[in-house]
Amino acid sequence: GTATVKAGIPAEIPAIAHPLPEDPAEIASNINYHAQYSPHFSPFKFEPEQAYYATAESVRDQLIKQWNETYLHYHKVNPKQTYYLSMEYLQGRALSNAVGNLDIQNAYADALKQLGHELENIVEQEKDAALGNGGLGRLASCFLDSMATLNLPAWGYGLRYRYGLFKQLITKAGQEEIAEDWLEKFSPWEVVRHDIVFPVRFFGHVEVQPNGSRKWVGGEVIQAVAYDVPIPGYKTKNTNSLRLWDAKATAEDFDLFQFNDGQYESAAHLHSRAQQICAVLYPGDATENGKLLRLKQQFFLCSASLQDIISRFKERNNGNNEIQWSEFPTKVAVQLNDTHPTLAIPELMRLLMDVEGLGWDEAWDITSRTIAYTNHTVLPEALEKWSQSVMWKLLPRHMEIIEEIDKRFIAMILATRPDLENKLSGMSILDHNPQKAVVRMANLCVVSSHTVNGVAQLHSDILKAELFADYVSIWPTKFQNKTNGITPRRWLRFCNPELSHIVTKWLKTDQWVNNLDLLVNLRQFADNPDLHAEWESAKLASKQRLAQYILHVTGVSIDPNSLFDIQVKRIHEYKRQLLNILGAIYRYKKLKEMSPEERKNTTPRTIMIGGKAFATYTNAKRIVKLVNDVGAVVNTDPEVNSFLKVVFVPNYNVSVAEVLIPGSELSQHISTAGMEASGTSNMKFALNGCLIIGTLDGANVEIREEIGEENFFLFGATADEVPRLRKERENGMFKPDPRFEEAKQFVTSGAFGTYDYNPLLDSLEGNSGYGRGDYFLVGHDFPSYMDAQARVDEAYKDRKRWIKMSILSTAGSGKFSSDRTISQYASEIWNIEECRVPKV
Ligand code: NBG
Repeated sequence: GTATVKAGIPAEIPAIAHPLPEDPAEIASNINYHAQYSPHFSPFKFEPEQAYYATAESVRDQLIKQWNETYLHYHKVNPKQTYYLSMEYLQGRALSNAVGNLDIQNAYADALKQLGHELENIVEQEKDAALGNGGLGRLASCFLDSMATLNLPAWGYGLRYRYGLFKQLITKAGQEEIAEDWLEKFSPWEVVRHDIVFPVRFFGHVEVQPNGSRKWVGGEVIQAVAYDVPIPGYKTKNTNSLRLWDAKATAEDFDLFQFNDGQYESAAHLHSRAQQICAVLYPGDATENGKLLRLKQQFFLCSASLQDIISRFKERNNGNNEIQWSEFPTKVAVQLNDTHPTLAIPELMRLLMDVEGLGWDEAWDITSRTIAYTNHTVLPEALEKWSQSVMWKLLPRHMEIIEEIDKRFIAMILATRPDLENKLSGMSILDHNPQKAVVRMANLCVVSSHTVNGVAQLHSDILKAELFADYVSIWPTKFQNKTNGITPRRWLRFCNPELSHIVTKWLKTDQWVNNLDLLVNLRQFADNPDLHAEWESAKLASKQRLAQYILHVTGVSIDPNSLFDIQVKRIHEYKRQLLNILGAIYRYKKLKEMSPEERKNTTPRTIMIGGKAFATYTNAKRIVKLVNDVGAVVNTDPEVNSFLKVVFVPNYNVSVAEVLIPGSELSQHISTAGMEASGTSNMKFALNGCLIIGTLDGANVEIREEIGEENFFLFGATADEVPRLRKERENGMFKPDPRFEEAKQFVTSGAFGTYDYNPLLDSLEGNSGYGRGDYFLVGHDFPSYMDAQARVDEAYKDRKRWIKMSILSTAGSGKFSSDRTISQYASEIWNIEECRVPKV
């Protein structure tokens, strides 16, 4: 008979009559079925694109089954759950990840062969879901993979941007940005949930109710609609959700009267306002409108997610009529990925007080026991500050709540810590300085969260000693470190099958894929000639694949026998791509000066640099242009181009990284010490047996510790020296190394064309947006960087030594699994446990 259920409790799903296919022939027919019955394509064609969609839909069927079981299981067990709130996710491609995590890649590869296709090619049909900028977004995606793999009851929440991160084109003028339409054809990985819709209000005003409580009314109300993306764990049934909100207006918002009156635009006014909210990732914030839109996006994420979380809490309250609000923090952990979702704090307070009727103290207790905050940067320009007047306009009730939190915080300090009174102007949440009048989001997070963490040991130490030092004296146990990690599934198992097989063969197990610490057992074979031979041939295969890719996207042919040296990350002055390219320029100049005989003794190199510059960041765009200009000269110089090539890799993204990282031998992580909070690509490169040249910054410090200092090319000032060195630069006390001067003069001499690089080079001397005198210490670190590069050249000549270092690099990377990171969040911050879906 039909199952009857209590409201809100899902019925048992009846067993499916047709079980999901398992053998390749059945899978092939299932793919065929999708190709014919999915209404996207003409039935006469079965080209790679159709094959991709049909395969994806077939795999999605498999996922949906586990996904439903997971939801049902969590619902029954009702464990404490984590909700990860992030404005960014860099998911990359889903198909290769899904068949890999479900462990059905071989069956699908065979099935596709029967249909005349190669899985490898089909997978490449998929566009990256690039709903993020860089490390912070990719970290969120690695975390989702680990949470599912560890069977943790956890959800990701984000926004469904219509246009994600822009596509980077390289033209004569440098970088050009074009909108990336990842949803152009539709994404088979999202399921729209028309049944999960929440209203989100903007603007309006606060009304006092007869009973004295306050209520936010008026303004405009936009609907948040859920789009769910399945997140399969590796070799487990648990399949979690990434819930992305899209914005829409309702039929009532459509003014039929106006429309019939011919006023088409104003009739659909709210519809177009709704469309703006999720139109783009990071709308430019140079204008007031842009700032307002970004703030709207943040609130939209926070409000929709919290309404959803609260409704799930109520639904699972064991059918009790009386909701036990004090239990909320025992069922819900909310993690804020940087300050972007800070508005979750006042929004949770508002929902608890104004909607659920709780008093301040109870609401505050619940909120501060629920919310935790991760800081990802100490760069002052990235620490969010919102204008109070904009906030009063957009979120009047939230501003009242923030004011009250601030008032109570200040009162607490005055009552209990009078010694901190003179620090209050920096510690308070509202900055009342009339020129600024801002809300300091990081301060709001620190005051309201039960735990605050940094993302690598050095970064967490700096937070405690500097940025948040005064708070540490009030709440010494609030601050933690959680060193970042990366998922070994995507970043070794799937992107580097050759090396994976070698690792599995020598460890005699593939358990390292979810127990990465096992990699240390490779150490005992670090001198084994058989392993060396296999290791080297796997690397060569990956280098050849990379060389083909570079030829395909740039037209430049590179030599797989040269040292492949890569720096890929967002372009930023603190990451110092300028140091890299000035080093390359110096190398080029010296090669030109050598005799042909001398050149033969050098180590041939291919330097690859890739990354996107923020559209309005002028110096970053100049750096992109310089790398391209240098490449154009060097690569066509017949005298030296068999010893040096310089390539700009266009449109760096997750799937490009999956080709670059396995093929790399040296990677550069060369930020000014103290400025890169962690870095995560450094972990990916090290895991793939690539050596690092780097500063003592972020997670480099811990990577070097793990893989051994003799296997790391270290250079540069340390974080504690930086302030003094900056002063010396400002005061003109700095004596530049002649090599540094020579490299710069070579650029100004016009060796790389007529573009005016003086404004860029000026940032190394006089004035820049960051103040006087080489704020990023490129000049100071240049000589030690060049010395470290000379050590690299020497080490590479000794093949045995190099391969041993490479093996030890992989062997020492176990700590940097995001499984380790997430286990620590689960036990030390969230207090949640595994909730495994039983295999029946
Ligand atoms: C970035 C840091 C990186 C770090 C990632 C992930 C922001 C604000 N911060 O060093 O710059 O690896 O976060 O933690 O994007």
